[in-house]
Amino acid sequence: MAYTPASVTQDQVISPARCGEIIHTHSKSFKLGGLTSSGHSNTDVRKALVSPITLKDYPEMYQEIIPIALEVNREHWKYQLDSHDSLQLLKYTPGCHYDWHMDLGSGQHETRKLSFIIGLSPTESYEGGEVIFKVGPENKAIKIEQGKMITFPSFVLHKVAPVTKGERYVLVGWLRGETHFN
Ligand SMILES: O=C(O)CCC(=O)C(=O)O
Repeated sequence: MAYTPASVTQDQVISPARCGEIIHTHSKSFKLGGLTSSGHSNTDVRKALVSPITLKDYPEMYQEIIPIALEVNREHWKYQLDSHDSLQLLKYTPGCHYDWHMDLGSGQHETRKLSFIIGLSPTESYEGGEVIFKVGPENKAIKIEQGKMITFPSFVLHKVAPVTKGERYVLVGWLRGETHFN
């Protein structure tokens, strides 16, 4: 069976109404930055606005989304996973981007194994902003549809192309194993 570097859900995992609600609720709580997976802040590498989405505020959403990521994991990779990080809501305005990176790294990111991205914006509401995966000599670009989820192993190199028009919102999250890949 061919290896799957990234899998996109056929169905929406969050309804368009809910996507709009999440964006609206957090419209005033975005801050520039966040750290890259190497633990440093550098807008040449990553320029996006970030708002945390805590388990305390969204228990039902976590209860819906995490099992879907686990199901995709069972289907494609079968990693041992037992916890997850807090979700982050990211906003990209024109000029925002995220250069090539992996989601696992040293320190607190060492045990990340599975990453996911959920599109919250309709694709026609912004230009650019494709997630590009490095899969061998070729790159695979995905413009994530509203409500759908891309799941991928956290070691897969990926980047987000600069947004050139409009606003792009996504939710991102990571699942962990007790130990790092070995
Ligand atoms: O904005 C995205 O689609 C993905 C962001 C990302 O790669 C990350 O936060 O690690």
